[in-house]
Amino acid sequence: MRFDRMIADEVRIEPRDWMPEGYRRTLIRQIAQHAHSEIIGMQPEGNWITRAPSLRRKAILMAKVQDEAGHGLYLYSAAETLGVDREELLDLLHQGKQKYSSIFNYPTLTWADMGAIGWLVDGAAIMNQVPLCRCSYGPYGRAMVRICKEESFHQRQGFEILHTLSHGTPAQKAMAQDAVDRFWWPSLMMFGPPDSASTHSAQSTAWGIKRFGNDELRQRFVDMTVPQADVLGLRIPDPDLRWDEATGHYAFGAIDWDELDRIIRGDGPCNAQRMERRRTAHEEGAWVRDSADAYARKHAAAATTTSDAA
Ligand code: BYC
Repeated sequence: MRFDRMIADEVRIEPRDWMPEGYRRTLIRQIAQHAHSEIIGMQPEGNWITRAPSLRRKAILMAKVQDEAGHGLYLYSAAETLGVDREELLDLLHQGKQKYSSIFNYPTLTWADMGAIGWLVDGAAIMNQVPLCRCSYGPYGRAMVRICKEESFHQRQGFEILHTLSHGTPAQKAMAQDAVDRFWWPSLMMFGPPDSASTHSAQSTAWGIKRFGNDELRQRFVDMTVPQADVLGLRIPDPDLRWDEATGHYAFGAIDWDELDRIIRGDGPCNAQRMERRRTAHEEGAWVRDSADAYARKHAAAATTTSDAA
């Protein structure tokens, strides 16, 4: 079959190519979930824009939050090439029928959390998303290229915030450590359940959507991050963390998978607040969408009149 040959030959699938219904559904699910994560992810960071400690920090954080909105837009556009409408996807999010990343259901309690999110959450995002640039579906892979470039900047800015704090006063260092203590384990959960419990990994890998399993990417993230924690002078909150000569990787402690399950089911510290704010923002933005529609209609009508006249 042509589709299978294209996948085997690493030829990209484009919107007009025939694809199995399951491939299309899997992509819509994953891309929509990813897009929703980007726009819900604006909330925990938006929480600190008015309280950033300097004008420089505020400007950087605003740019980062705007980038997240942009990522959401590229991703909704990529999903639309599969024949769904973004309005439909947002309805599914608002009805709780589509997910977003577990990580955004934790509160951002201090300024250091902006550092921990940048360093750990964006660091995990990069590890997961760089392989997605090679996703077999063209529009998703291409959207990921720019997203990953911007995520690298986000990760560096988070590292820099934590570096400044960890080399500041004892209170600032303690604040940085506390943020890392709270975000470390949730960041490891971002990669999804272990491969043995993953519903979609095998099929998504066979289709060239996922390039690596959840566990492999999680391990790569730990291996990349632990030496960075040493540079920061911060401790990873895992008593079982150790370098394993035999495997050439860091061994780490057990992840609380019940916590991930609870959060995915909607029972995390901030799930209700995040969803309520999202629905409210959507309702309050209705006039913007209506105005944009009216403007587009007016211009389309003017273009028709002009081309008729010509
Ligand atoms: N949170 O079979 P599995 C960002 C669900 S944005 C919630 O392994 P899959 C950023 C999973 O959906 C970060 N749900 O699934 C933004 C599935 O349930 P359904 C988002 C999770 O899809 C702003 C079930 O558990 N990144 O970084 O093969 C500011 C079984 O899992 C989670 C992406 O979306 C979770 N952590 O693999 C800063 C990247 N994990 O759908 C940063 C693209 C699993 O059957 N997505 N589930 O109901 C992916 O790479 C994959 O979808 C995942 C999961 C690795 C996340």
